[in-house]
Amino acid sequence: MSKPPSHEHGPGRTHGQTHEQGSDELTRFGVSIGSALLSRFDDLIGTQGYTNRSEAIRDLVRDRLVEESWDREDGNVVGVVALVYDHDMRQVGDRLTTIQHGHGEQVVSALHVHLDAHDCLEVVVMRGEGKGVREMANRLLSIKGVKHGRLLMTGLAD
Ligand code: NI
Repeated sequence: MSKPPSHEHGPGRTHGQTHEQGSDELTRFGVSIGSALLSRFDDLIGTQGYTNRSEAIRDLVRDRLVEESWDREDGNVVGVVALVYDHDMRQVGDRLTTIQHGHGEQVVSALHVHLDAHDCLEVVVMRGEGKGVREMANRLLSIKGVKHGRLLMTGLAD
Protein backbone atom coordinates (compact mmCIF):
# COMPACT_ATOMS: atom_id res chain seq x y z
CA MET A 1 0.00 0.00 0.00
CA SER A 2 1.42 3.36 -0.96
CA LYS A 3 1.45 6.34 1.35
CA PRO A 4 -1.05 9.08 0.57
CA PRO A 5 0.53 12.27 -0.78
CA SER A 6 1.60 14.70 1.91
CA HIS A 7 0.03 18.11 2.15
CA GLU A 8 2.90 20.32 3.16
CA HIS A 9 2.95 24.08 2.86
CA GLY A 10 5.69 26.63 3.09
CA PRO A 11 6.53 28.45 6.30
CA GLY A 12 3.67 30.41 7.77
CA ARG A 13 0.78 28.64 6.08
CA THR A 14 -1.69 26.65 8.11
CA HIS A 15 -5.18 25.29 7.69
CA GLY A 16 -7.58 23.43 9.88
CA GLN A 17 -7.67 19.98 8.32
CA THR A 18 -5.86 16.87 9.36
CA HIS A 19 -4.42 14.29 7.00
CA GLU A 20 -3.58 10.66 7.34
CA GLN A 21 0.13 9.83 7.13
CA GLY A 22 0.56 6.10 7.45
CA SER A 23 -1.35 5.09 10.57
CA ASP A 24 -0.55 8.31 12.45
CA GLU A 25 -3.08 11.11 12.11
CA LEU A 26 -1.54 14.53 11.71
CA THR A 27 -2.51 17.21 14.19
CA ARG A 28 -1.98 20.89 13.56
CA PHE A 29 -1.12 23.19 16.42
CA GLY A 30 -0.07 26.81 16.81
CA VAL A 31 3.30 27.81 18.22
CA SER A 32 4.09 31.21 19.71
CA ILE A 33 7.70 32.16 19.13
CA GLY A 34 9.69 35.39 19.05
CA SER A 35 10.32 36.73 15.55
CA ALA A 36 14.08 36.91 16.04
CA LEU A 37 14.24 33.30 17.21
CA LEU A 38 12.01 32.17 14.37
CA SER A 39 14.14 34.04 11.85
CA ARG A 40 17.27 32.26 13.11
CA PHE A 41 15.43 28.94 12.95
CA ASP A 42 14.33 29.59 9.37
CA ASP A 43 17.90 30.49 8.38
CA LEU A 44 19.19 27.29 9.98
CA ILE A 45 16.69 24.92 8.41
CA GLY A 46 17.13 26.68 5.06
CA THR A 47 20.83 25.88 5.05
CA GLN A 48 19.99 22.30 6.04
CA GLY A 49 17.72 21.88 3.04
CA TYR A 50 14.30 21.80 4.70
CA THR A 51 11.54 23.18 2.53
CA ASN A 52 9.07 23.74 5.37
CA ARG A 53 9.08 24.24 9.11
CA SER A 54 6.83 21.28 9.85
CA GLU A 55 9.34 18.66 8.78
CA ALA A 56 12.16 20.49 10.58
CA ILE A 57 10.13 20.61 13.80
CA ARG A 58 9.12 16.95 13.47
CA ASP A 59 12.79 16.01 13.12
CA LEU A 60 13.69 18.04 16.21
CA VAL A 61 10.99 16.25 18.20
CA ARG A 62 12.12 12.83 16.94
CA ASP A 63 15.73 13.67 17.74
CA ARG A 64 14.81 14.56 21.32
CA LEU A 65 12.67 11.41 21.72
CA VAL A 66 15.49 9.19 20.45
CA GLU A 67 17.93 10.93 22.78
CA GLU A 68 15.61 10.32 25.71
CA SER A 69 15.11 6.65 24.76
CA TRP A 70 18.83 6.03 25.35
CA ASP A 71 18.34 6.77 29.05
CA ARG A 72 15.22 4.64 29.52
CA GLU A 73 15.49 1.12 30.90
CA ASP A 74 12.88 -0.11 28.44
CA GLY A 75 14.36 1.84 25.54
CA ASN A 76 14.98 0.01 22.29
CA VAL A 77 17.80 1.91 20.67
CA VAL A 78 20.02 1.46 17.64
CA GLY A 79 23.71 2.21 18.02
CA VAL A 80 26.28 2.24 15.23
CA VAL A 81 29.94 2.18 16.19
CA ALA A 82 32.46 3.03 13.52
CA LEU A 83 36.10 2.69 14.47
CA VAL A 84 39.48 2.70 12.76
CA TYR A 85 42.20 0.50 14.15
CA ASP A 86 45.76 -0.52 13.54
CA HIS A 87 45.76 -3.80 11.64
CA ASP A 88 49.40 -4.36 12.58
CA MET A 89 48.41 -4.77 16.23
CA ARG A 90 47.12 -8.31 15.81
CA GLN A 91 45.23 -8.52 19.08
CA VAL A 92 42.88 -5.63 18.20
CA GLY A 93 40.87 -7.61 15.67
CA ASP A 94 40.68 -10.55 18.08
CA ARG A 95 39.38 -8.33 20.89
CA LEU A 96 36.81 -6.70 18.63
CA THR A 97 35.53 -10.13 17.63
CA THR A 98 35.56 -11.51 21.18
CA ILE A 99 33.52 -8.59 22.54
CA GLN A 100 30.98 -8.96 19.73
CA HIS A 101 30.66 -12.72 20.32
CA GLY A 102 30.03 -12.01 23.99
CA HIS A 103 27.11 -9.71 23.13
CA GLY A 104 25.57 -11.63 20.25
CA GLU A 105 22.05 -10.64 21.23
CA GLN A 106 22.97 -6.96 20.78
CA VAL A 107 24.95 -7.19 17.57
CA VAL A 108 22.79 -6.92 14.46
CA SER A 109 25.54 -6.72 11.87
CA ALA A 110 29.18 -5.86 11.41
CA LEU A 111 31.15 -4.60 8.45
CA HIS A 112 34.88 -4.71 7.95
CA VAL A 113 36.80 -2.56 5.47
CA HIS A 114 40.54 -2.86 4.78
CA LEU A 115 41.34 0.84 4.44
CA ASP A 116 44.98 0.47 3.47
CA ALA A 117 47.96 -1.74 4.28
CA HIS A 118 47.86 -0.79 7.96
CA ASP A 119 44.39 0.39 8.92
CA CYS A 120 41.00 -1.26 9.14
CA LEU A 121 37.52 0.18 9.60
CA GLU A 122 35.00 -1.80 11.62
CA VAL A 123 31.32 -0.81 11.73
CA VAL A 124 29.13 -2.56 14.29
CA VAL A 125 25.34 -2.14 14.37
CA MET A 126 23.73 -2.84 17.74
CA ARG A 127 20.18 -2.87 19.10
CA GLY A 128 18.80 -3.13 22.59
CA GLU A 129 18.54 -1.19 25.81
CA GLY A 130 20.56 2.02 25.75
CA LYS A 131 22.79 1.38 28.74
CA GLY A 132 23.98 -1.98 27.42
CA VAL A 133 24.57 -0.69 23.90
CA ARG A 134 26.52 2.29 25.23
CA GLU A 135 28.64 0.05 27.45
CA MET A 136 29.50 -2.23 24.57
CA ALA A 137 30.37 0.75 22.39
CA ASN A 138 32.69 2.07 25.08
CA ARG A 139 34.39 -1.33 25.36
CA LEU A 140 34.98 -1.42 21.61
CA LEU A 141 36.20 2.17 21.41
CA SER A 142 38.58 1.85 24.37
CA ILE A 143 40.54 -1.12 22.97
CA LYS A 144 44.21 -0.27 22.73
CA GLY A 145 45.04 0.08 19.03
CA VAL A 146 41.73 1.73 18.12
CA LYS A 147 42.85 5.06 16.67
CA HIS A 148 39.53 6.78 16.21
CA GLY A 149 35.90 5.95 16.56
CA ARG A 150 32.42 7.23 17.24
CA LEU A 151 29.09 5.96 18.46
CA LEU A 152 26.09 7.11 16.46
CA MET A 153 23.05 7.02 18.72
CA THR A 154 19.83 6.53 16.82
CA GLY A 155 16.59 4.59 17.09
CA LEU A 156 12.91 4.50 16.27
CA ALA A 157 11.23 7.74 17.33
CA ASP A 158 7.66 6.66 16.74
NI1 NI B 1 41.08 -5.18 7.53
